Amino acid sequence: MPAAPDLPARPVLSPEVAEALAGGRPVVALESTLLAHGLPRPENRRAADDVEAAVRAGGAVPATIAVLDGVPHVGLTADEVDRVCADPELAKLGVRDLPVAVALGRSGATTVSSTALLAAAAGIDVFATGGLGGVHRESVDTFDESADLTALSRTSLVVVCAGVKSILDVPATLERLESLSVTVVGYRTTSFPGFYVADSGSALDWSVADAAEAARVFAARRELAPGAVVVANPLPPDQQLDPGLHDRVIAGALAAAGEAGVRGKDVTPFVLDHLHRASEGATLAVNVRLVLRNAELAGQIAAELAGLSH
Ligand code: PSU
Ligand code: MN
Repeated sequence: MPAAPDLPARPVLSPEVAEALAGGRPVVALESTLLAHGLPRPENRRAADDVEAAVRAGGAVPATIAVLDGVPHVGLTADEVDRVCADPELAKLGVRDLPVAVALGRSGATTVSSTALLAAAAGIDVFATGGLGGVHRESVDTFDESADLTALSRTSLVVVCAGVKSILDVPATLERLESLSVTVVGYRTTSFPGFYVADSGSALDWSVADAAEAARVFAARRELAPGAVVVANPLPPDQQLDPGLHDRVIAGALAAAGEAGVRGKDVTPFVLDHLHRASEGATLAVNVRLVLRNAELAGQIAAELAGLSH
């Protein structure tokens, strides 16, 4: 964040994260919106620990990011993770919301856009999440397009994800990522993953074979231009949600959101909750699984990047 050191907007690093960054050791940023608004309580609390463990298994230190009482935190204590996972009123903070939360001393979970900004400000190069925000299916009428896309166009870091949220218009989102010059590579695939399912049906031009190649792509991007490298990591087909069930529950969830008149940033939490219920927990299990896989791969990429600069 382009803030003077004495401004409160400057993120506070946990001791472990600060030490790792000072020593040039690998760190992976994690967002808190997927915990607070994307997963149901109490399963989200367990997932928070499991995702941090997956980053460690990949060889890096986890740094979960949230704003607490106006202070952006990079790396949370167990008590702080409890707060993020337990509070049903916690705000959802994109980049536009950060200054208000900081100035007024509010708390909130950070989305991909604000997590990326705070991670990069802290000097973290790699970020793991589930699915990116993007272009919504009725965006021609609603103009609903996630701020994740523009944030990634100007923030230098690697984002490991399983594609974009399944309720979006995937081809339109890929077009916008191209317009915004965000680098997108598939991890061992040229099929863009479909979040709960391995293949969204959209193709990618590029793939990387391993974490070392992903790290080299980011090192080159950083030299050439600001902006993110998205590493799209599909679930293996034998771990994906049954595609028939997938199509059915998504159609039902979108219809329910329309009937309930849900709009804007409330759409994702509403739809995810509906999906978890309609699939009797199947989408939840797959959602957690893909986040864990992304966290571990992000740990490996961060470790490779740390090796490049030594
Ligand atoms: N994808 C998910 N679950 C989520 C999100 C994405 O499967 O909870 C969150 C991420 O934090 C992402 C945000 O940055 O939704 C995008 O929200 P919006 O579309 O309102 O910009
Ligand atoms: Mn939106």
